[in-house]
Amino acid sequence: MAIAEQRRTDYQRQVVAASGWTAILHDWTTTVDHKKIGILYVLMSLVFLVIGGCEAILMRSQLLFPRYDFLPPDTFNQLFTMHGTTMVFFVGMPILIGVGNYLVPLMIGARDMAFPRMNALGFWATLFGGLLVYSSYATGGAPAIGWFAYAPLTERTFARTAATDLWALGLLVSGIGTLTAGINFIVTILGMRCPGMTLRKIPFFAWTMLWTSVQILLAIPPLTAALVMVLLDRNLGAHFFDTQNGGSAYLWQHLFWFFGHPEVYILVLPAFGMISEIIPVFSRKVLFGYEFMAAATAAIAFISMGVWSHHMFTVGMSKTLDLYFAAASLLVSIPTGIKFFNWLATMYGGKIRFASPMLFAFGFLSMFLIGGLTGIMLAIAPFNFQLSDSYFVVGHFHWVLIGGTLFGLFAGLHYWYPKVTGRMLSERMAQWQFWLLLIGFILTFGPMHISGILGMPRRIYTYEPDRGWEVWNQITTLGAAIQVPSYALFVINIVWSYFKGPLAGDDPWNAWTLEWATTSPPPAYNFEQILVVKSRRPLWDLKHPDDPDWNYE
Ligand code: HEM
Ligand SMILES: [Cu+2]
Repeated sequence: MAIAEQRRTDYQRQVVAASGWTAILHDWTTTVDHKKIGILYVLMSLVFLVIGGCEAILMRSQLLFPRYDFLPPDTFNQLFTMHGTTMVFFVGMPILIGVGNYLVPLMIGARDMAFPRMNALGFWATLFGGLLVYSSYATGGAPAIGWFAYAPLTERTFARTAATDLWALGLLVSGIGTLTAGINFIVTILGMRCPGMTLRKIPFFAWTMLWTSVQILLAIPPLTAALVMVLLDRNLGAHFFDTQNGGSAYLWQHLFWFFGHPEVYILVLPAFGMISEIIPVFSRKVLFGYEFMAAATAAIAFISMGVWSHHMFTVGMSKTLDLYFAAASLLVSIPTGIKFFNWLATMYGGKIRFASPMLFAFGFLSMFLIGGLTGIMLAIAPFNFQLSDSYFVVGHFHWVLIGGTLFGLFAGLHYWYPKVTGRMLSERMAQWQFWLLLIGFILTFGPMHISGILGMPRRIYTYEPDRGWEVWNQITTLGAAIQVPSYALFVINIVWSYFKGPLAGDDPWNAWTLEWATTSPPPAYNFEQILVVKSRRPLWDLKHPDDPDWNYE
């Protein structure tokens, strides 16, 4: 027997010999199955969501009363840095990538992602990046630089410990993970669709994952470059962002926001995709204006690459630049509006079922609309001059990120949970979760707009009494407290239903896309036979051979 073969059989014998927990651990840590990797991503992100949520609650407790001394100022700065970093890099992006990993191959009738081992690398790099960032606590304290890490605060002069280096290294490593995931999605979606599935027939979620991945490819490298530059500044005496030695703080902002703005679309496009799968199924109608929706997604991806300096109106750009960036930002509302009206048109005249996925989709639609409107306000430069870096901005971006990404995501998680586990979630717990989240969310982030207009700056650890800010801060903290049981219910629901939920069957929602054509949970190879599709709703065609969609498309 050749040596390599001998080794392989020895290895197999070890695997068989290992049993119980070791076998399970071995299986999950070495897996290259896109479904398991997807689940790992989602579970990791949920853990980080709880951590980031605790950080938020700590901050909100400190802001409950004026001149309160629950937390020292430096701890507060570390908390908002870690909270923002965690939510963006270790909750938002990985959870969407995780859901995409699980679903995209199933939806396009493929057996796996294009590069299964690179896929595993992506997950582990993201996890290790997160651990690196959190290891900064071992240096005596987390970084206190904000998730945007504005120069020159990140220079050695102002951030003396290794915490800031660990932050930069962690984002570098997790950035590699994100990039590999993006490449993998693009190659998979462009190259591995089952026969008959032209680009015009891919499920909408896959389409949004494609464009999110394009944005990842364009946005992460400038961030990587900026992080390398900051590490050079801090450790090898370079002066890119060192304003005391001729460096430019302005340069950091350009590099950072050239990443940072597309990032918000990376976080919201997949949520658009999930909503576009759910609304048709729960309205019993086809997605209205598929082609327009597809074009609008591409337009959002393109336009949003050219608007980054709307985060920089108050640094003192020229009037011409202000004008350009304001106009370009407002332009994004056109394709977004197209999407919005298409979702409404999909529901119009439909038979709407208010099961939990649809409820969260409704939450998404109404909340995202409001967040979009305050975004339009902020895009107008003179308005922005007044409210930049005020609590109004904090209210706005949480409204978009939670109202958009998180509501969309919960809609998706409730919709696809039966596919992943073979069991239904408890609908009662889901409804409680929804209403608590909605009410808590409005109470938390609504008043922030008002305290912002009343002049409260963001990132302050305390404030003076008698400015009229107390009551708004107290409502905000109350709202955050109401959100806590909502997230807890979700965690309880996914664990409880995994063991006790009613069996789901292959297609519990009577849906139309390919993931529902296989068993729940799907076998390792996804589909016994390679499928052939003829329309955008292959399962409709299967269920209605007398009136298939391809007659109309
Ligand atoms: C229970 C829900 C949440 C609460 C109560 C909350 C609360 C807060 C608070 C108090 C701040 C500091 C504001 C300031 O003083 O500038 C903050 C900042 C931030 N939050 Fe949240 N947050 C929540 C969820 C989220 C989620 C889900 C995301 C993203 C997906 C997110 C992203 C951010 C970001 C990026 C910052 C900016 C951090 C910085 O200025 O460095 N938050 N949040
Ligand atoms: Cu932006």
